[in-house]
Amino acid sequence: MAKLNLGLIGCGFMGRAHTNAHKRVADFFPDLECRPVLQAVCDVKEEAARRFAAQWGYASIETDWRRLLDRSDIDAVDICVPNLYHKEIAIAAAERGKIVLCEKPLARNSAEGEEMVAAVEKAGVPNMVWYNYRRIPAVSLAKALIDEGKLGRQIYHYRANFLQDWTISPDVPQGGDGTWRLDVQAAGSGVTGDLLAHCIDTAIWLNGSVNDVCAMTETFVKERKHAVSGAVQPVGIDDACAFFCHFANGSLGLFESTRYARGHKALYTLEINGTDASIRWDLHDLHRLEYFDHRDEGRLRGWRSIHVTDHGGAHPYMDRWWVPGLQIGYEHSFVHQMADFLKCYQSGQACSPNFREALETQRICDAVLESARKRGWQDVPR
Ligand code: SOE
Repeated sequence: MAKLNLGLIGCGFMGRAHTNAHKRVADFFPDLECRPVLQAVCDVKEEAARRFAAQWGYASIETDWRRLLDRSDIDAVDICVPNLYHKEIAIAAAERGKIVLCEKPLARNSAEGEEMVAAVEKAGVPNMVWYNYRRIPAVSLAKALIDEGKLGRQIYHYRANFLQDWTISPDVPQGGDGTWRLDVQAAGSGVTGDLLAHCIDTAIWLNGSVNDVCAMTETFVKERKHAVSGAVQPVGIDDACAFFCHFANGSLGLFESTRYARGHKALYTLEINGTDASIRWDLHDLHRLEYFDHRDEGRLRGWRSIHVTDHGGAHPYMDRWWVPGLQIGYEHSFVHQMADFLKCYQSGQACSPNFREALETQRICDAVLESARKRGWQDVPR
């Protein structure tokens, strides 16, 4: 089996999620021609890199991502550092001819994203952004049902929420390792770029492009201490955001995200209503797809709860795992994404979402923030 030598940059939560995928993918997708090899992990903190390498099995460490990119034994880099660094690393990697995998969102804003798209396209290197929720089997099944036209002649509504509650306390700092997402400099935006970006990526994949948006945002805690400097500074991110939109297919979208929904840790839900049928999915019950079909015989009509664990091609990806009825989880979505990437790579195809596709999400995020700032409708540039 050919090898794909990987260099991981950043060893936080996403570094672990991606590494788990790199380690497991060839075992569960043995038909792949190419196996990722954990060649090097890079982190500015040498001790953290060393610990991560020992725990997860990376062969070497680097503390400067430029040195990692200069290494001839690295084929692909996987960027798992705060959004602030995505652009610089991705462009430098593309210029050195490396394959570039990048954690979502693509960048802090679409201007940065455009430069990244230009760089990977100019270099002609394979690229992908980790919008992992597409590869949860129940969500992939929703995509198949929608593409087959099961929902009917027209889609009327698309609804999504992503709710959390981890930043309610004013004592949570901004900046630093675990809390850089609260620092606008590092993240670019708050829930819009972090959580709504997931909802938007899934939405445009399932339901097509968005024409325009009308949004509101709120920053509930106005000042926070910076985790590194200790200085109390204004908070520049959106703590909560809700928006309406028109999809190009004529349907109406309604999206909400917050880190202030007490009791919700990561509640991602979506619902789509078409002429004949509706679909509903909930991350907390991620192996189930709810389906209602008005064409069913009246006596039996109702919401079906499909346990998406079947084999024989009925349910995406599930043949690769255990036996029907046994579930998989969050981490498997990353394994599936890596398997799809490797499949595309070996056949010379782009793997979705690539940088260009992820730029569409970025443009919608920018339009959402601009709409909230202007307090009015905003077109999404194409
Ligand atoms: C934020 O808390 C976060 O970890 C996001 O950054 C991830 O992308 C999301 O999948 C879960 O929540």
